[in-house]
Amino acid sequence: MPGPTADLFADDALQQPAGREQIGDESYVLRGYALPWIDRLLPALRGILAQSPFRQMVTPGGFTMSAALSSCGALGWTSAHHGYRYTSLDPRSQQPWPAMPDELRELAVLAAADAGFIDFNPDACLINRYVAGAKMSLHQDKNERRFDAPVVSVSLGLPAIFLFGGHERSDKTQKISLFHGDVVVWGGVDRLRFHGVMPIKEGLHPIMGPQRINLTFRTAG
Ligand code: MD6
Ligand code: FE
Repeated sequence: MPGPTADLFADDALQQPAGREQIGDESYVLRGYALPWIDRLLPALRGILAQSPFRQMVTPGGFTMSAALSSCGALGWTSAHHGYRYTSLDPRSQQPWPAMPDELRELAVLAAADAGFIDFNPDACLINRYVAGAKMSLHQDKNERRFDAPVVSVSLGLPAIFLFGGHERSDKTQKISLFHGDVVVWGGVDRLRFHGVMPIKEGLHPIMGPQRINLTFRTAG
């Protein structure tokens, strides 16, 4: 007769280890996954931003994005009147984007593997900075050349409400709270789902201050 402890060995307990929440067929939130990496991530981030500082981009429709953006890796993401695209040079400096530091790459590769995506080989890391009120409208990540690689997203600083929708802009969205150190991995059948970030609430994070920083790793080229 199964006793009360048998529940611990039920299939769903094994498939949903504490700290890993499934949010789609091939999408997961890994709670606090980046926390042990923070002391290595922050100096690496500072180095990147010294070379390629945050800047606010203008969409092809002429709107200034509220989140400020930088990138590292072989390819960086830019927006301008001609549209969105990946470039190997930072348009601001006309120099290559800062290299992707090993500690950032390793974190992304391990998180991807934990979510079932082995052999993730990111060549781009977008860095978004949100201050209070900044948001990201619903969008699909579709400027990458191919969609067989997942996206790995690392949240730092102030909390955010992440909107995770479907394949049509009008599909209902899940609201998922993301906190400092959380990592979201999605790919496969979920790779092109619409998603966004609600306006960030005012606050002061003990480590990151009055901001949220999000890193998204992709295979773009
Ligand atoms: C953000 N993230 O969390 C914005 N895209 O600040 C994204 O747009 C995103 O988190 C693709 C996959 C994961 C993400
Ligand atoms: Fe996105």
